[in-house]
Amino acid sequence: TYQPFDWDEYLKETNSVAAPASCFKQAVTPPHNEFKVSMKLEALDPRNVTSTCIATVITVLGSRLRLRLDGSDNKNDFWRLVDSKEINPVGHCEKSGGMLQPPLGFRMNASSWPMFLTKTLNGALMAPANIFQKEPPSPKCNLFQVGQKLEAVDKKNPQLICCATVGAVKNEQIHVTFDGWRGAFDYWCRYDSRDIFPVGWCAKSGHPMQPPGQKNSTGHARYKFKPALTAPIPPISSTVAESPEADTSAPPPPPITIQVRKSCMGGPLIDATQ
Ligand code: MLY
Repeated sequence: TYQPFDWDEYLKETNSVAAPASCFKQAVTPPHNEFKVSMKLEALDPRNVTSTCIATVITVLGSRLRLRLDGSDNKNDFWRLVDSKEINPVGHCEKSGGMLQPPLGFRMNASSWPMFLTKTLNGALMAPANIFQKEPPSPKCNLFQVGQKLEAVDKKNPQLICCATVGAVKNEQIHVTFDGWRGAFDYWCRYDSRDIFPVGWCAKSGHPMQPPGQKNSTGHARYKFKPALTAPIPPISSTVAESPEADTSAPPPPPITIQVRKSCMGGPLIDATQ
């Protein structure tokens, strides 16, 4: 069974505080998600935000949707909150005087777009207007402080919302760092990004949260392992009982003692501080 991450314990253990909810452009309570897989809607093309395209709901998770643009491949899926202003009911674009566009990398000839659009919408399950939620307001300014904890989308693995820390603050931006991971996943984003959430958001919205990774700030293992400094005991030959003379295996090697200088790192499996 799924055990939610214990933030209270982690904040104590790391002697840190959560960024207050008022720092974020997120609803006080995560919005309900009444979307269903296969529903169609309009979405801005993330690779070309001047285009409005038809998208299909691929996954419903917490307050988020995994979307795929119709006419695109399955390698360009993206995630949106149900209160994102980048998604709307089918018909919204035309009502506001726009025209639906093929996604960047439309898999057919551009001339086949009108017929493709007709066919993709024919008999489709349209997401009803009432399940789209209003975008929450932005805080007036960047209220984040270095060291505060949050939950943040891993932009390289956007299905994941992870345990994170504000690493730096500069003007309207914050540097998001992922606890227990080396810098490769870090990014800068605006304080009002929709990809950052207050501590507890995942648990409240029913979205899984990735706990911290295994690396500490020095790049070494976070957890202490009780090392076995003696060689493993070789298995006893199963033939011993019936035919002792058949056991030609060598006698077990003597235990090994390893001397570790206190000031040295023994690697992830050896803790010299014990
Ligand atoms: N298998 C991937 C997942 C990395 C996820 C990192 N996030 C949680 C910051 C990898 O090891 O690259």
